[in-house]
Amino acid sequence: MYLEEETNKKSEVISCIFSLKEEVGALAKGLRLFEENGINLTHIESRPSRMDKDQYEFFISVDPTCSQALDDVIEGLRTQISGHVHELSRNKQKDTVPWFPNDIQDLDRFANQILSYGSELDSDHPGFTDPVYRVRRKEFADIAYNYRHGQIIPRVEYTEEEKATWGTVFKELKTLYPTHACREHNRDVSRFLQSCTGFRLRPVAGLLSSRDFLAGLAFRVFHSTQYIRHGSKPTYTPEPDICHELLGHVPLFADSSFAQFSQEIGLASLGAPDEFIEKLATVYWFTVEFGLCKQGSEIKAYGAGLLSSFGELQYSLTDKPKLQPFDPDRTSIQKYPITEYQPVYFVAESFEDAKEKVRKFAATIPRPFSVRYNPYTQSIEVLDNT
Ligand code: HBI
Ligand code: NLE
Ligand code: FE
Repeated sequence: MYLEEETNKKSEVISCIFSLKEEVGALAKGLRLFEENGINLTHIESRPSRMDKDQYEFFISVDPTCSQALDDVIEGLRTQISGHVHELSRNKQKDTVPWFPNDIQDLDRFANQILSYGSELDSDHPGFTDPVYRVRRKEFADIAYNYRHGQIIPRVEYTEEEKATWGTVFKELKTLYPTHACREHNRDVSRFLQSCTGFRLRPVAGLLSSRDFLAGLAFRVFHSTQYIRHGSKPTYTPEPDICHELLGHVPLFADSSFAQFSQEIGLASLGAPDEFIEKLATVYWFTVEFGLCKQGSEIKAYGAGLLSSFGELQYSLTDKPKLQPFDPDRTSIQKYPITEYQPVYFVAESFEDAKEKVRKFAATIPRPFSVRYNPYTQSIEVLDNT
């Protein structure tokens, strides 16, 4: 059984999720505790547990005036109904700080929060009318949905067609940049990465929200897709795929200074207000994803979205796009398309300069507490500033 409590400031209710082993009368016993403590339930809903198939989760909302009494119920649920209550998150201050993962295991909660493209492809996706591709994407999505922290990433045998797509992307890219990542599957890359910088991969079914994606970085976890783009369009795909993750991102995560930089961005995002997350994600987009930098008298690409698209990589260094100097204050408010080549790129003075400027920008986060990652316990330590 585990228990979790979140406050929802907007609607002024307190909600809580608890799960029970399937056992006759367990729910009745649980509900009796609410009754005994005089708590008025405003909502109750049940669903099979995502964490454990033999359990059911109950989502309840209570009147906010019942906050104190709820403490007693939680205590009761813990001591009387199940020996092992694991409290996932508990916001005692009841303030406006958005929920964020405290423990590396909490990342398991992101699996079902894919924004788009998961296994249900939008109609402009080149794989949309290809039933074989859609079935395949469902398989990849299921791996990601069922993955839990600490498990070995399931090994995937790629089909001949998929290998051909990888081959095209890899071959084309190889002619555009000299050296890069290996051909191994995710699992092996993850192990290799961990030996370099402690960064690990975990499978994800598609695009995560900026908040969830950035939170993973705080734990040196890189959410990585495992499926491959549709073979009919190897030049460019709007969504992240295995080519993008392995060829675009992984080489940089293997670099210790870049790894540290990425983690700092992740830590800055935890519990940050939505407006700040949006700006941070935009800066991330124009650096880590689509950054250009000066190198000697030339301009080079360091953004993973460029390094994984042999169409956009070439386009980015022509005179077609507009280039502007990288400046986080301005860059953070630039609008951008996500399904076509970027009309605007920001050029950093150097790769180091980009990292330094983003790091300074991340440090400006308005937050009444600071956070620190404890690598021994793999959890976030929150230091109250007030
Ligand atoms: N989700 N799965 C996944 N992979 C990404 O690379 C990714 C994401 N969500 C958002 C994102 N990247 C960024 O571009 C920023 O919005 C943080
Ligand atoms: N457009 C990139 C590619 O084709 O590899 C993927 C970008 C993911 C944000
Ligand atoms: Fe990416």
